[in-house]
Amino acid sequence: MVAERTFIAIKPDGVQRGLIGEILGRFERKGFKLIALKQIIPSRELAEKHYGIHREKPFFSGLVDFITSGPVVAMVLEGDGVITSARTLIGATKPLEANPGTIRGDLAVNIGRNVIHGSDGPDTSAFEIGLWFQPSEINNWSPSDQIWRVESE
Ligand code: DAT
Ligand code: MG
Repeated sequence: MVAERTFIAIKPDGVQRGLIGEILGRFERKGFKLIALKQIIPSRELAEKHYGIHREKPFFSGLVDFITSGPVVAMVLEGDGVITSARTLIGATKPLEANPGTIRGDLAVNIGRNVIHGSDGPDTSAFEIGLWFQPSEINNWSPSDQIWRVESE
């Protein structure tokens, strides 16, 4: 059985502000397994598919302009409960309402520049991983300290 996976992207503001290491470090320290990572300037087509659910929203074209404006750091993380946990680490969509300690709570102030994306459920994560990554770009590997990562219960 494939373990739970989620798609995470550091948006262009996070890259431009030099926050890649800070953000990657939070997921790494948490203990999730990184199984894919790349920097990509998304095409408009990719961005419009990724945010397709928001197509009718007034902020849609600005959102697509922003996400295609420069490099994004896209990744796939794997682990039990990773989808919900990553959303918790990311914090609320509106950074001013995001709790301190979360990525958006600590690192952002503006909803249109909220530094990071994370899948919001299993269907979305499967769709987004398939949209952003080829299967060959995803690495199946076992951390050498796996014994320390698994649940004891
Ligand atoms: P999230 O990224 O937390 O899943 P979402 O899916 O509701 O939030 O929206 C996707 C992105 O669109 C969000 O990260 C920032 C932008 N966005 C959402 N609501 C917005 C608004 N009212 N004005 C401007 N941008 C908005
Ligand atoms: Mg969303």
